[in-house]
This record gives sequence, structure tokens and C-alpha cells, in this order.
Amino acid sequence: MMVRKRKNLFLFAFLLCFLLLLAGCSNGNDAAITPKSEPESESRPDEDDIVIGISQVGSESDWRMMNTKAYMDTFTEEKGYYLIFEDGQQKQENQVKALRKFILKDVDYIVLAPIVETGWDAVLKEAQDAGIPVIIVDRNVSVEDESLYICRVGSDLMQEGRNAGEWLADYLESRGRRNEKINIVTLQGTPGSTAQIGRTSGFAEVMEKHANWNMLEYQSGDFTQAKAYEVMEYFLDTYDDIDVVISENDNMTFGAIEAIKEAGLKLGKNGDIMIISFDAVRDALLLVQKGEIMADFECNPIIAPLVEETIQRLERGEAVEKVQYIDETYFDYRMDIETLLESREY
Ligand code: GZL
Repeated sequence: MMVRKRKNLFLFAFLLCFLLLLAGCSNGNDAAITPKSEPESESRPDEDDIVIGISQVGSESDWRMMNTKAYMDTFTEEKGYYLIFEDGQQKQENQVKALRKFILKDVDYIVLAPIVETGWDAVLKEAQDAGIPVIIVDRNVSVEDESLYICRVGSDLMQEGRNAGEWLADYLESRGRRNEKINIVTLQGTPGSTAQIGRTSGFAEVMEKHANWNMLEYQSGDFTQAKAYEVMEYFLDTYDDIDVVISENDNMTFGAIEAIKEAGLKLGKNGDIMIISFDAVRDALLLVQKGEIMADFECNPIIAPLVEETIQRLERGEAVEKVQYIDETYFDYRMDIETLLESREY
């Protein structure tokens, strides 16, 4: 009897342990049954790191990817920076959230690449009240109170548009087409972005000097290849005789070229349609070399070094200019692109 009892006791104890073990596994505490993967302990800035919060537009274009890479390559831990990078995924509300996160984290600097110009006053005021300097990069903001940001570092986007217009005027003059009626369509970038506003208005300024230039229509391709392909298809279905496409970035140009070729039309100076583009990313310059893009106006994405220089100046207590433009150029079908590409960073 004792033996059985002891056996029973043993059996009971075994069953009890087994049930407890099972309960431990099934009490919803996944940690007991899933492999322990200790969450990365969020790294912390060192005492004297300069903590920078960067709110980026998104990853909509080749240009943007290079712009982002330059920030990553510039603001490194080795150089004493602690970078918090937030991709806005092309939505202003995501960027506003990112800025509020940076304010909560009390970063030393906020670097904002604003997707559009308006809608920033409130959150920039919160940053100012928190004593966090804001540097606007790439595009611009339109705010009531310019003291809400320390400075802007980027391109003169309106000048890019003017340069494109003057290039077209010179080209047409050189081909004896000065007074010929020229039908133009424009693939615009993200509506309300400085790049779209600047390039459109800069080109329009030159167009006013040429009564024979006829802007058939503006449509947004949102700086993406896919949207621009659709818009170019619409343009080709709607207008019989398009002479020039103004495309406000290279990714939209890639989409436009696809649609134009599918329509059986030829590109270039001896073709049906000429394209003038912006950004001058490597893949587009190869198309300039082929003569499929007539001219490409550079928008230099490597802004980060000038932003770093500006932050270092601010760290030393120096005053900085309200706007700092980066150097830019252009490329056209007459140039030796292959040689130029050898010395080009992007
Ligand atoms: C220009 C930049 C634009 C590029 C596009 O400064 O904001 O945004 O021209 C990018 O390629 O999407």
C-alpha cells in the first residue's frame, strides 16, 4: 500500500509538475516558448554626441535615395553624431509626428526636408519653444514667422526652372525655330513642393518672353516614374502634336520615355518629342548621352556636407546665412557625358 501510495504520490507529483510546466508554457507568456531574442538595447548617444533628428520626405526617387545616403555617410558616430532618421513615406503627417518625436527626445538639432511648403508653423513653434534649432533642407517651408527655422540649405529651384527655359530658347534659336509654334506639356512634381513650385514658375518666367510657346497642360506625376507614365499616356492620347516635355525630375522622365516609346514616337532633336528633365541622376545622364533626353538640370542631392558645416558653425556660436544654395550645373546632348560621369559622385 505504501509503495502504491508512494507511487501514486510520485505520479501525482510528476503530473503536477507536468501541468505546471504546461501552464507556464500556455499562460500567454510567449517568452517561455519562443526563442529568446533579446530586443536590441536601444543605443544611447554618448555624453558629447551631437544628436540630430532628420525628417526625410520619403524614398520616391533616385535623387532622394542619394540625398539620404549622404546624410548617413556624413553624420556618423565616429564623427561624434547620434542620428535619428525618420522616413516620412511621402506624408506630411508622418513628418510632423517625427518632429514631435525629436522634440520629446530633446535632440540638439532638427533637420527637416519638407514634402510641401505649408502646414509647418505649429510644429516648428513647438520646436522653437523647446529650444531646438531647425535647419530646413532641400525644399523650403512657407511660414508666418521666419525665425521658426535657423536656415535653409538646398537648391535654388526657381533658378533651375529659369535655366531650363533659357536652354530651350537658345536651342530653338540655334535650330532656326525661334518663332515656330512650340507645344509643351509639363510633368510636375509633388504639388506644393518647392521643387514643383520653383521649377514650374522659373520656366514660366522664361515662357512669358516667348509668345510662340504654347503650354498645353500641367499635370502632376508626383516625382514618381509610375505616375508620370500614366500622365504621359494621357498627354499622348489628348494632344496630337507635343514638341517638348518638361519633366520636373528624372524618375518622371523615365516613365514619360516609356510611354512615348510605346506610342511609337521618336525622342531627341531629330525625333517627334524633346524632353528637358531635372535632377541629372546617373541613369538619366546616360539617356542624355543617347540623345533621348535633350538637357538635364542638376539638382545636387549631396546636401549633407553643407548641413554638417552649418551645424559645426552653429556649435561654435557663429551666425549662419538664412539660405545657403548648393552649386549645380546642367548637362545636354552636345556634351561628352561619358567623360563627365567618370568624375561624378552620383
Ligand atoms: C529637389 C527635390 C526633388 C527632386 C526629386 O530639391 O526635392 O524631390 O528633384 C525628389 O527627384 O523627389
